[in-house]
Amino acid sequence: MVAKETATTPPHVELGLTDDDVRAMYRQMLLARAVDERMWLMQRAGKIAFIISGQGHEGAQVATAWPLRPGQDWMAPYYRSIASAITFGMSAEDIVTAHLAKGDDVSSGGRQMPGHYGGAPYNIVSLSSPVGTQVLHAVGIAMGAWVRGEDVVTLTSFGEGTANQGEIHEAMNFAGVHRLPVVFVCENNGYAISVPLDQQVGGGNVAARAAGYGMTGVTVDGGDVLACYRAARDAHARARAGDGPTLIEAHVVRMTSHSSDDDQRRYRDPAEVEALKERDPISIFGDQLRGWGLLDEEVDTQLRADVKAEVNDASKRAEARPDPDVATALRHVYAEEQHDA
Ligand SMILES: Cc1ncc(C[n+]2csc(CCOP(=O)(O)OP(=O)(O)O)c2C)c(N)n1
Ligand SMILES: [Mg+2]
Repeated sequence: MVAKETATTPPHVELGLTDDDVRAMYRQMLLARAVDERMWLMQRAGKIAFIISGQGHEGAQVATAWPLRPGQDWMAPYYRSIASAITFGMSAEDIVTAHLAKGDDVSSGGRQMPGHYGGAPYNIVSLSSPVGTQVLHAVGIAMGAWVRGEDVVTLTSFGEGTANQGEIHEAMNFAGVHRLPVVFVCENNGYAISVPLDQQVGGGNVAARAAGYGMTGVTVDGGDVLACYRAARDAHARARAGDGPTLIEAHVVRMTSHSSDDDQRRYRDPAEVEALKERDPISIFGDQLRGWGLLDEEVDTQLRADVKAEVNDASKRAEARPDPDVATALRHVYAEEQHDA
């Protein structure tokens, strides 16, 4: 009897997720994709200087950010993390505002380059341009929380090319030695700009390195939202239980060029790019939801229309925001002088 009940329990319910949870996850993926696509248009229209896209990474990002507790946990994301940041509390408008470098942008007041979103109100560290520095920041945040005895889990994400930077090994080893509550998410899309996996990752397997850092390593298919969620939920629980960090390697696809300054037709076969559509996490998860009876054409159409309206509003409001005041150009660059008598 028990075996029969288990066999008929929908997979998300087995993981403790409700029907509404998985529909909300799907909506976050749609929203991240729609914001991303809109910003490409804005970039091509000359409104945004530069865009770097998370298309193809949304499933892994929404799922791994899902267990985080807003206002309590921390995130140190990277430049492809639009879906992670949205899942952890940033709005579509925040993301577009940051890309437009508006004066009241929550990330940096228009001081960062596009794609460097974050924000103190969200516990999301604004990222740095040198790849991988956020991984050190994440370990530092975790160390600080541990010293203060706070229940905080920090998630950081990065690409497989970045996984080979020296400071990544130092950060992970330190986290392993001190059993720090960090979830490391390597989003392996097979490329570091134009350089394919076999020319950048010795052995081709990032998660396997976890054993050398004294932590748990997990490999997941980034197109399988529930598998990513399970890995992240377990990693979060392990971190909270004092059982140390986890390295999750999610195999994802990069559906666009590296950035708006790149043209992947120079180094990727058109057939390879065409085949990526089969691995689009939004289509895969949408099909799964339909299979579980949680989505039909009507609901899908409605969700997509809602998301489009949200992105229209977000971009209109973001564009209407003021540019930074020139008089504040040096703010945060030098200590501001005190003129006390
Ligand atoms: C220290 C450093 N070296 C090089 C660069 C230039 N750079 C920017 S993104 C990138 C590729 C990173 O690839 P990966 O880590 O696989 O992430 P992906 O972009 O594929 O998601 C490189 C080399 C940089 N920003 N910082
Ligand atoms: Mg990569």
